[in-house]
Amino acid sequence: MSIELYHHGSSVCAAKVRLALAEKGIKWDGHYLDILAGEHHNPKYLKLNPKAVVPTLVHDGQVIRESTVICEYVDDAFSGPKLKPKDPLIQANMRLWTKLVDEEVHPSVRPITYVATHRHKIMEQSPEEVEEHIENDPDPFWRARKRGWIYDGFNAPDVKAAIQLFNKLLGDMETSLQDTNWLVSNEYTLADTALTPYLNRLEMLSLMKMWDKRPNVTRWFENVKSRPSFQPAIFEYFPEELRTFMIENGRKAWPKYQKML
Ligand SMILES: N[C@@H](CCC(=O)N[C@@H](CS)C(=O)NCC(=O)O)C(=O)O
Repeated sequence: MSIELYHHGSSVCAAKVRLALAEKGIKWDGHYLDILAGEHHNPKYLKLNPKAVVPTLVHDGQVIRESTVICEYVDDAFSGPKLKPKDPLIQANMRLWTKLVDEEVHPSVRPITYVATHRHKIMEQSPEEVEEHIENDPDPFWRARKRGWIYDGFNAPDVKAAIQLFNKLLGDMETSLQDTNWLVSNEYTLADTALTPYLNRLEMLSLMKMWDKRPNVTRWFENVKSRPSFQPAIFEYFPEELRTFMIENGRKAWPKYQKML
């Protein structure tokens, strides 16, 4: 059996899949693509993932895309602890969280990350290479937004709404975690897997003050971090230099984001 994952260290979507694989205890082989250097735009990878995004899972030659779909596939296709609740209602509640992550949380983490830090890494390249990086994004919607994040930074039009969405998300998590240990029940599920890389991203960008008065979120994140899956899935593939770069830039970004809340 072969399980290959195309991924990158700082990618939240890839981290989500690495978490699911670690929770199931599955061994996999990695293909590391430096998305900040544009390695995901190479024609060979575009055949696997025409949207030019990571992650992509290849299981015995079959290609599976989209991190949420991959996580469910991993849970269904392999043995190990079940990450989807059996109860259909709790399962529906789990999917409301994973849908929210796909539709709102992920599109909002992108501006926050680009503006605070990724744009500085991309801008280390020549102006022509920066343009090439933007133009290589096959999706015109994301291409236009990326252009704004890179050149306009905190003034890009979608940044304020993105940080406010996270504030609302944390409030909703606080409420959900009032009566249960994990997001949808007392069992850990893919809802918890899905949110973990985003809270970690906020923490890396010095945005943890957003939940210092939210004790349930604080407890949940501490519990997430104490799971054996957390450290390897989140940090084993994070180049130290990039991690330091993101943390340092995040510290400088917090006062600007704070004003938008
Ligand atoms: N809906 C996709 C989104 C994947 C995605 O946006 N991946 C980001 C990293 S988290 C990426 O590859 N970005 C490359 C780029 O923006 O150039 C999924 O869930 O797999």
